[in-house]
Amino acid sequence: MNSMNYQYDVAVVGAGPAGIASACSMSELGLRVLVLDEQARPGGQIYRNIEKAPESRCKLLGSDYTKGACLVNQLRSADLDYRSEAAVWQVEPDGTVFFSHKGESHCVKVERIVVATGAMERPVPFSGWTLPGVMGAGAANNLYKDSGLKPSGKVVIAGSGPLLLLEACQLASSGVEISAILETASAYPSLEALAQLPSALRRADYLVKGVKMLWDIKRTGVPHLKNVKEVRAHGDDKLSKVTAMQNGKAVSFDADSLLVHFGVIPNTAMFSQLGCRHEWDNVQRYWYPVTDTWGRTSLERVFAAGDGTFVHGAGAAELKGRLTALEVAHSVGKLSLSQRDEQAERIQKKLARELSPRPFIDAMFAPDIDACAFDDETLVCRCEHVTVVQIKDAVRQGCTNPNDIKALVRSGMGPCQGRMCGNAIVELLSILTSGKPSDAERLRIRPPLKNVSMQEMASMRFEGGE
Ligand SMILES: Cc1cc2nc3c(=O)[nH]c(=O)nc-3n(C[C@H](O)[C@@H](O)[C@H](O)COP(=O)(O)OP(=O)(O)OC[C@H]3O[C@@H](n4cnc5c(N)ncnc54)[C@H](O)[C@@H]3O)c2cc1C
Repeated sequence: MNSMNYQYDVAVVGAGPAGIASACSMSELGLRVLVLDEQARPGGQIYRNIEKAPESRCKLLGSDYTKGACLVNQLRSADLDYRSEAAVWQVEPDGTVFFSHKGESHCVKVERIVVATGAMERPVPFSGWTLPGVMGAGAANNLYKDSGLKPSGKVVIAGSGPLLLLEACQLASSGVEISAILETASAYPSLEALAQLPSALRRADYLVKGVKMLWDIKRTGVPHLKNVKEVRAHGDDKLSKVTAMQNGKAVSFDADSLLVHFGVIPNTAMFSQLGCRHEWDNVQRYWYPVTDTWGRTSLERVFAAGDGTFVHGAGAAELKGRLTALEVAHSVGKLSLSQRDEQAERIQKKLARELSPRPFIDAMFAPDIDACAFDDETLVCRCEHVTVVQIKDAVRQGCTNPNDIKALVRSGMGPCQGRMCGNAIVELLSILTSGKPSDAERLRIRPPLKNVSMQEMASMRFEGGE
């Protein structure tokens, strides 16, 4: 195969910190780069809408948000082809990429693919989670970044993780009435977390940021309950109340909005559809695609970068993107091994420093299986309306993995292709069968990854190629 036959050497899927850094570096190294992202503007989750957000919004979101403008400017001025509103719905190991752009489907063939599709909030089914008024805290944050929308009425925030605290601080300073913060993490660091503290001190600024967020929340006077379990949402046709248990005592809050957050997990849909090898992480309890330190996956032409490989935050995502770029350039003969290693040295040092607090953060906010309460009627698969009791029945009938359950009750067969229920089914299975998630077969993901009409497919445009 000769790359001269192709219009692009490499396609990067995702224009978040990882995708942008990787694309700009590859373009500087002389590769012809196509960047595809389904969002209207570049920036990914953290720097979402940075180009259009008004000053007042930027002020509230702070420098962790506004510093993204520099990265986005790099993308805009780089010598590459960036297409927004381009949703990639199928990728093949041979380098064929199918995407939908402004109502038209396109097919392009490239030498290398960099998947930088980032992370998503961990979907956790619990009693009442489908009621209007219940949504992800990160999703609420996205609404604010995109259009300045804020939840109205009485707001309860529940779950755990740094993003939960960040969202609570930002909402409080924007004048939202928060009734309570129900944190499912314990008030004190676990022994596992304390063991990781010395390494975390290399990035003491992160720890200081965390303590400052806790202090800011305390100053608001909002009840901040720790060690909360069994969160439930109640209401007839919309949310009216949130209940939970704290240290064996029932607590209850009237609520118009419940913002939940149970951490962030890699968005593995594209890696799964491609057939990349995955492993299960027992601390963060998620599947992640196996990569080496250069972002090489188990497939020769497919590379990965950013939080989609393992959740390490935006700073690490950008550095991982730059390392992947060097390896891609080396793999197509644009850099020798020694040039790659020389250019990587500084980035690797920065990345090691950036990663130093992660084991502490991961242990502090390790997911807790008792955080939420569910009943037999709780919906697990929202697309196909599959409830907990249906999953239990399937297991009783002998299903031992998510694909058998899918064949029997259709969970994971809807338009989201198991994005919302995949992890939850793995957790349910491990409860019901006392098995280890790492032993279970993973849910198979089928194209299209995004909704695409038959008409669009039929009028597919083939770009460049042999
Ligand atoms: C909802 C949410 C909000 C977050 N907010 C913050 C925050 O405020 N502060 C913070 O520090 N961290 C935040 N994070 C964590 C965050 O993900 C960062 O660590 C960082 O953005 C990761 O960078 P990335 O480049 O790996 O991925 P991302 O920034 O997630 O970028 C991935 C990009 O891939 C695109 N994409 C995905 N699938 C496709 C597809 N099939 N076709 C085309 N494009 C696709 C997405 O549109 C996205 O732009 C948030 C995470 C989530 C899930």
